[in-house]
Amino acid sequence: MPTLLILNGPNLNMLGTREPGIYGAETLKDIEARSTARAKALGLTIDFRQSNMEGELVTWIQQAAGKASGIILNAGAYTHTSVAIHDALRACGLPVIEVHLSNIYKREAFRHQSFVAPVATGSICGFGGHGYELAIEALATIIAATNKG
Ligand code: CA2
Repeated sequence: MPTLLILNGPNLNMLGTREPGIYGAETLKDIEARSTARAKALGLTIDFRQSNMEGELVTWIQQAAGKASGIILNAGAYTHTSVAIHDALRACGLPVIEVHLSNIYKREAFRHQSFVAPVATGSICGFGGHGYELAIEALATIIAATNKG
């Protein structure tokens, strides 16, 4: 079964504890559960991780090459700052879907720039935890098309 690597960046481990008006009431565990269910229904498995450390996210992206069939990334605040994550994504050779819970374009100007978007296959934002399911569906379609040859 193809595996999708789902990576979550800094502070996303705090979901469900504060700011429900922006990020919703779900915890990251809830989002992992709905991602696992959606992936299973589509014949995929997921490897779901979170880190507050930029370098750890870079290492996980590097290690995905040749193992995972695609990456779903909510890089949190590193979205708006990280050239290192941009470079790792560019080099990994995998389809990448950028996800954000909130609609970053409706928020502060500093959130309007994404270093992930230029190296992503596509971006999904503003749909809360459902965005992860939409990203899994997108990757399932991409993987099926790739395997068709
Ligand atoms: O909307 C998203 O998914 C973000 O990636 C979330 C990041 C933010 O920096 C991005 O601009 C957009 C922040 C996640 C922090 O989440 C918290 C949730 C509850 C309590 C504290 C932080």
